[in-house]
Amino acid sequence: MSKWRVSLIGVPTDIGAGHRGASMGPEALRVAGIGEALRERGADVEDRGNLAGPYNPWLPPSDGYRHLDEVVAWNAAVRDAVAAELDAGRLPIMLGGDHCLAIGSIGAVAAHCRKTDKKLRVLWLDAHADFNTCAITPSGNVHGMPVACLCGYGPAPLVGMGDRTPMLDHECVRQIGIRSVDEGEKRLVHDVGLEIYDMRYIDEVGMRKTMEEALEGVDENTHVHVSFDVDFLDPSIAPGVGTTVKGGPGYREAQLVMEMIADTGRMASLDIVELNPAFDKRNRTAKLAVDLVESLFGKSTLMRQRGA
Ligand code: HAR
Ligand code: MN
Ligand code: MN
Ligand code: MN
Repeated sequence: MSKWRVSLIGVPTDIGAGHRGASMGPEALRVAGIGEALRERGADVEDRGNLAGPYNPWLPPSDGYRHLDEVVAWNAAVRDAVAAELDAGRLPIMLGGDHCLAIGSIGAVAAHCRKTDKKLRVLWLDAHADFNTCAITPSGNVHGMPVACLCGYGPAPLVGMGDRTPMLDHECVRQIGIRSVDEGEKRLVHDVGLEIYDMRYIDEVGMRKTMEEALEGVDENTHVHVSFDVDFLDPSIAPGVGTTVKGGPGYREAQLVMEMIADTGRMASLDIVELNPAFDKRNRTAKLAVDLVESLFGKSTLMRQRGA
């Protein structure tokens, strides 16, 4: 039997984003060969196709949110799809899609962990903290809010999507690569006590030490969920996102992150989000994302096996 039983779930939405185009992300990842790459790694891969949801009406914020009803509808579909895959013992991979979809995916993962008595560690790889609320958001875009919603700060229809509110305890979260946090958002993450390894911290202590800390406490009973926002990466290597922020991890640093996660052997679900082919060059960001996902599934660039 394969080491991994993976289900690819396309989530073609840009409903929570400030630019159109992340809705093309799932197909770009397929064209870049994500399915083949995972099979090459020895995974049993089922591509479930794309989830369906409402069109993007492209409206300004209403009561602090853009497209709240549509965001709820997309996330209900994501939540149910992820719950079904986890119940079937499979490892769901979200092919996003903007980052608002993490409300549904992580909501389902957290509920599954409670049901099966697992500890949860969420690794949030991102340039952004995604911890805005309607009161502090500069944009009303819900892709800037999923971590807050999961932790219980947000509108009732989103914070109430899971088996309980909050869906996620903030203690489960480690954010890595952060370098763009809005003013009000900064105060809120401090008040809540969110664990953030920002780029300055990574520059000062190094990525290896950062990841050792972020993975501390992960054991054989831990479900590791990786929420990989492609804008985590430095824009010089990953131009295909709507919200580039300079000063992110380069190729080797990003590989190390993925390799160290792979070494735990505990990754049990994954979001790949914010890939926007409308901003990409010859699908290179999608190809890079696939390359990094291969490392998440144990394709080390090292010439030796760890521990050998
Ligand atoms: N912080 C800004 C906002 O809330 C921009 C958020 C951009 N978010 C993403 N996902 N691209 O991380 O509007
Ligand atoms: Mn994000
Ligand atoms: Mn981001
Ligand atoms: Mn606390």
